[in-house]
Amino acid sequence: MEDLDSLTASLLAEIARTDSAAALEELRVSALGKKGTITGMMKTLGAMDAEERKVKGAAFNAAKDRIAAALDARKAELGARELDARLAFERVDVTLPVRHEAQGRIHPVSQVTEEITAIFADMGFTVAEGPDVEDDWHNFTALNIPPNHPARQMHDTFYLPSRAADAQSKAGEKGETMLLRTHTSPVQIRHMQSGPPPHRIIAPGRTYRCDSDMTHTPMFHQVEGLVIDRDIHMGHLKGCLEEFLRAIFGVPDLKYRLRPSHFPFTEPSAEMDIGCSRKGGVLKIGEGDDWLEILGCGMVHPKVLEYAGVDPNVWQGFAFGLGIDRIAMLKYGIPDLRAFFEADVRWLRHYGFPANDVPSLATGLNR
Ligand code: 2U9
Repeated sequence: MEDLDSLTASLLAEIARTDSAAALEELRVSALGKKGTITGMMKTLGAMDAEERKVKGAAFNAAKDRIAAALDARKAELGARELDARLAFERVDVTLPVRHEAQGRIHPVSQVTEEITAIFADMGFTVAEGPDVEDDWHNFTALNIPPNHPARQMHDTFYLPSRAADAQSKAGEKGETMLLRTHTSPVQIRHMQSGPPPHRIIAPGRTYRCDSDMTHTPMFHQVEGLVIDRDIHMGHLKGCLEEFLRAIFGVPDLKYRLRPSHFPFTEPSAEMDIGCSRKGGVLKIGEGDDWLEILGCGMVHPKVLEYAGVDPNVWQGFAFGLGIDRIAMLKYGIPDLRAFFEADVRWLRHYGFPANDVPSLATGLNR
């Protein structure tokens, strides 16, 4: 029994000293494994008489249980210690300030697109999207721009190379000629085709025209809007766009005018100018004696509604379109349009926006 007591004591001491899960497992095998010291003692029971076996058997089992329990307890202790060490090592201080200088910038076009989206979302509009590569029918024909209409030349369309040769001869046949969309209007056509009215959507996105100078780039950004419902009239259009312009330029008492115009897809059509002043070469928006052209709009032409599968005798609506790049230039005083697309990080650092400065009507749109 003395042997058992001293063996148990030395094993318990060793367990308490053991510092790793692997060493603890080795110790378990050396004591309780098939060839372990305690197992070896258990095997001697067979040679004992009944009385001795009863007494020693109980003692061996008690020792075995104590050692097994000590091994389990130590294993749990080591596991908890390892977890604590890992948690301490992987700790993240969420109270550290954001490192602005280490982050990228949001491009003014992305920022203004978000601003426009936030304003129209507040008026109940949802965002619709469509393909950049369109067919002739969705880009032109459905918008009341028939083959050989001068607007097709005016738009300076990029036709896709494989079909460029027969672009004119096949123009107007549904889906025949592929091109880069010259406006986001085909998005609204597709949206109307996809479900019944009422509709209240904006379609922001890239548009393409073969044009390049100080104020034009071959790719530019537009946002168009469409509202289709019963009894929609020019008053709704005026109120909606007035509210939008006030919000985007942050001018509560905005001076503006609606001027008659012409587009094939709207009738009547108008353009909206806002008041401005250019004193000392500084452009001030919303007041003054000069005018700045901002957007085009009108009541959706009945033929366009028909092309999109909407009954013009039941449903009416208004539409509008504006250039996002131009709004960004005006709002943030950016002089050269071409710099928008040069991917110069110094320019982006100057005119870009911090990534956590996401526009919303709640937090405000302006810097
Ligand atoms: C559908 C019906 C009508 C969208 C409209 C304009 C007027 C317009 C220009 C502004 C500057 C394009 O970027 S720009 O060059 N757009 O003046 N856009 S009405 O009318 C639509 C659109 C879709 C189905």
